[in-house]
Amino acid sequence: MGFNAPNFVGIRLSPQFQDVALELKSARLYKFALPFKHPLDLKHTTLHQRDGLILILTDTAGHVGLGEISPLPGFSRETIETAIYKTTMLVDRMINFGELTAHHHSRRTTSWENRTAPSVVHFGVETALLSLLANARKISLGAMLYGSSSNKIPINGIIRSSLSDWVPEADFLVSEGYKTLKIKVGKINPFLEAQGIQEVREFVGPDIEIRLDANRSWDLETGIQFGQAIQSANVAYIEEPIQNPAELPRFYDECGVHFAFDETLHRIIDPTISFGSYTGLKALVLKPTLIGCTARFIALVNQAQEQDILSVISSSYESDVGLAALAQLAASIGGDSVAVGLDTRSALTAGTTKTPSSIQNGWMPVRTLTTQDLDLSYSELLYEN
Ligand code: OSB
Ligand code: MG
Repeated sequence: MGFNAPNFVGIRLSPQFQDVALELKSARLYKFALPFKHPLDLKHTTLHQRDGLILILTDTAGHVGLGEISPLPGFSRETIETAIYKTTMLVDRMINFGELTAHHHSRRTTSWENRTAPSVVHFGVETALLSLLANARKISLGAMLYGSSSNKIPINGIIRSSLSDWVPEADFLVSEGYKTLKIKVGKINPFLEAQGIQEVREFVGPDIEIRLDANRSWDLETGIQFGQAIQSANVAYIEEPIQNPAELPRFYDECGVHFAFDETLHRIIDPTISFGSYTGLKALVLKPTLIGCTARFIALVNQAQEQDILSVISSSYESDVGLAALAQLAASIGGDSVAVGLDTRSALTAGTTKTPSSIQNGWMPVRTLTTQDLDLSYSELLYEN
């Protein structure tokens, strides 16, 4: 019984990949729990450990595909329990009954445009399938989807400390080799924060790119005041400055600071929407884990490319397996010229591979993982088929 991965995922690849049917043989699903170095404060919760799932698919020829399914509390719609349930049901059907039944189970009979909410399960299962297909053809996931790939990608270093530590943190990251910094704002008084941004700019000089992320902290008026106060700091863009995305063009009109979508893309908005109508939109910050399926991710990247908007691939505190897949996508989409948001591994004390996805001089090497690379000592086997 052949399983056509691109058809299942709902994408078109070149014929050498599109027309190949996988003979799926077995699946294993692990659940990991990785401690954070420090409690991680997110918008609605504080996390002490990262829970997630690693899916290992094997075909009858022994090729392997890896995927990660890690719902992020406060961001993903699904809990880890729901994700386990959905993944095991879906994988069970894939192995035992093939593509059509699996399709039916994952509601793929309706395309993503007609669904309302993305699912963290889809992206993880799809990367496992697609990377199995790529491994069998001895090519990387990114190169299979996009034709070419760089072997390393530049990373934006994250500053999530409190305001008084911004300059020392920036100093540290720049000395480590980062050329792009991303500072989390919207936590305390916006005027003090704006002053802090000016200080960071003065300190790092004109050649370091500065990005900001406010995670929708402000109303329009506060956002505009902040934007006006940082005008001279030459910030590349600010992610999600205000609560209502519909007001973003006004934000830009009033302060001239470019903005980027992040949270806005975690819901399926009108697929025919033109980003061109969002004057001031500079970048899409794309978190495949939260965008929820490969077909939608690819459609967003294509749409951004057509409209001269930057695609900035970004992580959601995945383990090494998920990060490796994100790095492969980034290496084919922005290559070595767009700094991406994969600086999240350093927040964890342990991972899911023997060597962690490391960043050196602000660059992350792109790697293709095999089962030999895995270290599942922080994981337990949940399911085997
Ligand atoms: O707000 O961009 C965010 C990670 C998880 C959840 C939300 C966010 C993030 C990141 C990822 O900041 C790292 C990055 O984009 O540089
Ligand atoms: Mg963001």
